[in-house]
Amino acid sequence: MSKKTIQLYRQPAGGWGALKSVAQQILEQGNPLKGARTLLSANQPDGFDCPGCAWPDADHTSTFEFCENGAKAVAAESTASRATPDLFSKYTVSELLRQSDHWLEAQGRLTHPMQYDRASDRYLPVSWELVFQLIALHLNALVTPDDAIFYTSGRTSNEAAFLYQLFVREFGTNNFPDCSNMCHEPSGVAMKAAIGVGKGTVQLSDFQEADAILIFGQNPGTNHPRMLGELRAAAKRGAAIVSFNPLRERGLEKFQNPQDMREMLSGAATEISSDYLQLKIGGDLAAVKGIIKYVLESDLLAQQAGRERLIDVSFIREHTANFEAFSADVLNEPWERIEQESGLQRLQLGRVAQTYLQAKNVIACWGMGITQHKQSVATIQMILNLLLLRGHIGRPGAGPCPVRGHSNVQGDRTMGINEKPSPAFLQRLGRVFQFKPPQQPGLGTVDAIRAMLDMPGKVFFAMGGNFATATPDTALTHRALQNCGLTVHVATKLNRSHLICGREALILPCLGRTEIDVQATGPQAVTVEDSMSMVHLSSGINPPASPELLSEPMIVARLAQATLQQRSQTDWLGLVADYDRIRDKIAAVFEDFSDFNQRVKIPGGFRLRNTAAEREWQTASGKANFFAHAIPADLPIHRARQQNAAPVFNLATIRSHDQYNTTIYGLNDRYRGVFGERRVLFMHADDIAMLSMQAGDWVDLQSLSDDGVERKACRFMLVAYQIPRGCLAAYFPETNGLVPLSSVADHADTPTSKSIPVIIFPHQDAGQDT
Ligand SMILES: Nc1nc2c(c(=O)[nH]1)N[C@H]1C(S)=C(S)[C@@H](COP(=O)(O)OP(=O)(O)OC[C@H]3O[C@@H](n4cnc5c(=O)[nH]c(N)nc54)[C@H](O)[C@@H]3O)O[C@H]1N2
Ligand SMILES: Nc1nc2c(c(=O)[nH]1)N[C@H]1C(S)=C(S)[C@@H](COP(=O)(O)OP(=O)(O)OC[C@H]3O[C@@H](n4cnc5c(=O)[nH]c(N)nc54)[C@H](O)[C@@H]3O)O[C@H]1N2
Ligand SMILES: [Mo]
Repeated sequence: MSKKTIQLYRQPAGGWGALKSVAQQILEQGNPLKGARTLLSANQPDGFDCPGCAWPDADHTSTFEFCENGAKAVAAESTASRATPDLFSKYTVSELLRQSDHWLEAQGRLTHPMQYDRASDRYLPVSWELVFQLIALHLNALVTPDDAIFYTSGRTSNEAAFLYQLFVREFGTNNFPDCSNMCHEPSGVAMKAAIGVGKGTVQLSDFQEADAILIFGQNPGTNHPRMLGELRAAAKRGAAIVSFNPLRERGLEKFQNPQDMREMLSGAATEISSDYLQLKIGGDLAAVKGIIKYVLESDLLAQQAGRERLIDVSFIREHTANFEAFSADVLNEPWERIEQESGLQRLQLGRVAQTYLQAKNVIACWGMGITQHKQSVATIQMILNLLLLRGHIGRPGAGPCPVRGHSNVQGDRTMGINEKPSPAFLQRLGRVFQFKPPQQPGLGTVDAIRAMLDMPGKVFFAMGGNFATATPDTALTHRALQNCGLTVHVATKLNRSHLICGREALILPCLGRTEIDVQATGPQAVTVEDSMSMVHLSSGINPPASPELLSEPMIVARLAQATLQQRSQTDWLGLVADYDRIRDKIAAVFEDFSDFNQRVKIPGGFRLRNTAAEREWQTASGKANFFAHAIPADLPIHRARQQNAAPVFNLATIRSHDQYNTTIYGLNDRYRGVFGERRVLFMHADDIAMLSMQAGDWVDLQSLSDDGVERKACRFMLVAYQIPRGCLAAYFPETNGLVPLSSVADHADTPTSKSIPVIIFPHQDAGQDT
């Protein structure tokens, strides 16, 4: 374990530090040659799709694109370590539960299906045959199919996801909680209502034509490192890059490209952001409204002076609805409120408005800093309003770009992993597979936890992910899972969710992306869809981590066969014998996938149609809609501040550089200067002094919520950081216990894990920081 230090990071992001980190990862995983070879096959035409993030790769063709955190994800999957039945015989589940997430991950790849034995409190090996019989027995004994819950995490391939949703719907429910419920759900909801599609409209090539790129609540240096390459090129061309982030993030400031030898050897780096606005947590809606107000006021002045209009009047007239009501609302918003709620000054917002007005083509990107708030849907619609004002949707170099997380989270949704499926989709699915899909909406993540809490005996099945750790209100979620009659996890690596067992519990080990998937007709490829709607093939290159592993499509097919038996018309085993057959069915259900097998075999794959990108607006009004939104004045943080005499802070839970969601690779957060410790709390130096504390002191956090439940997270070390006063940041998942299940985004149910009102106490055992 590395030594604990806090040290301001002065280097650019990327650079030698990134190269060194990759070399270290490859060495640590135990097989350097295999590690290096595997890495070179990531995102190659005949290789596998990187299981890291959903950022697209240039052409998905032959140049190797270096990515430190992609390398970590690849190395983690192709590790030489194995979590064999030996491990499970050595430790009881209670003992395993006492280990850290980092330790659980480090045990390596799961090798055998395992069944929980309550008497010995241990997982024991079990045959696949028995696994499917047992799950089928449980599912078929439920009073209604709606008593089963089927979670998905976003690494599942299109083929696996398609079969999975088909099986679950043939079984009879739409209960599909998904990691995207905690992630970009608000982006989908906001965009669908405003522009008629729930996906971003830009492609990678648009970044080469943009004059201004606005980045809201995203930390690409850590979470989408390949995006820095695109931003670097844009900055070098002279495009303006404006970042909105309460924290100073190194990757948004300076980048040294590890693939540019001249830059590496000379020590030079590229400045990324031309303007950096450290707004308050949750202040984006107010900030964007301020920018729009400046633009509209400038436009009025131009009009009065008889100069050329500053907004795109003909686009607004031809393509949009509700502009009058929207602009009246914005013009009525007092600057004082905008400044107070954004934490930014009118001058700063005016400066961004000028940048916006001078740019011919504007792209707006956003990440979790926008989506995980109560007002996230309204904030995203405000960003879309800004783009619509000058027609920045549906032409080259411009548009909205929600930057997705998991490598196939967008594809899973496209394939029908959705608790609220459209009637048209259900009809087509039913027609192609000759059954009657259930019509009533199912449960998303937060509602699924509630349902498991309210009624014991449910079946919880997870296709990947780490439900117990990724979800809010950790104690409640654990109780919810323990309430189940059966919990099942399909996984590559051991994690905490596997140890929070229902009455009965199973762990089912599966192949990872990097591995060769051989079925009856030979080796198979799967497909994924990236954040910009590009669909391409992915074929593993390594032998499976264990001969016992099944592919995710095979697990679904055998489960479906065991559960549905004669009730299903589908030839489950026939479909998995050759994944081309699954793709033919996908093509039969989704128009956009016609000739799927032919089109996806072209190197680089193909792009799915995006109607908004063609200015075809599939909204209720038939136009792109402007939405007026008030700046919220009654959020949990406002109420908590009114009701408490003690200083109340707004806490954002974020990712460190050495983690992939709940997977903890290491204890460093290099770009924020934190080494050897994850239990840190980033706070403004003046706030630390105001509390009569010092950097390095240990504190406990208590969140404040309308439901009155006391939620605490203990033992965090104060780190003085460049963050606005009154705002805090700490890593997830250590802080998930503070996020109330009852606090979710309006219209999207996403837990508000980026705005948690908290108060701070000195830690009871200060100094004992083991
Ligand atoms: N290496 C690595 N890559 C990943 C992941 C990972 O864990 N590790 N996770 C993947 C997944 S699933 C996802 S969804 C993405 C997540 O990628 P990001 O969206 O970058 O995720 P976060 O680190 O949660 O937070 C992003 C930023 O939001 C800022 N922020 C917090 N509150 C606010 C606010 O109110 N307003 C604004 N403007 N900014 C705010 C934080 O300071 C932080 O810089 O990355 C994906 N890629
Ligand atoms: N407080 C707070 N909570 C958050 C967030 C936050 O910012 N703050 N972010 C939220 C977001 S954006 C997301 S997306 C969710 C993530 O929630 P999840 O998707 O549930 O969590 P992950 O940590 O990505 O899941 C990791 C596990 O997936 C399994 N796995 C990895 N690869 C494969 C594979 O190929 N197949 C299968 N079957 N399993 C595999 C491994 O066992 C690994 O332990 O967390 C959310 N939770
Ligand atoms: Mo995510």
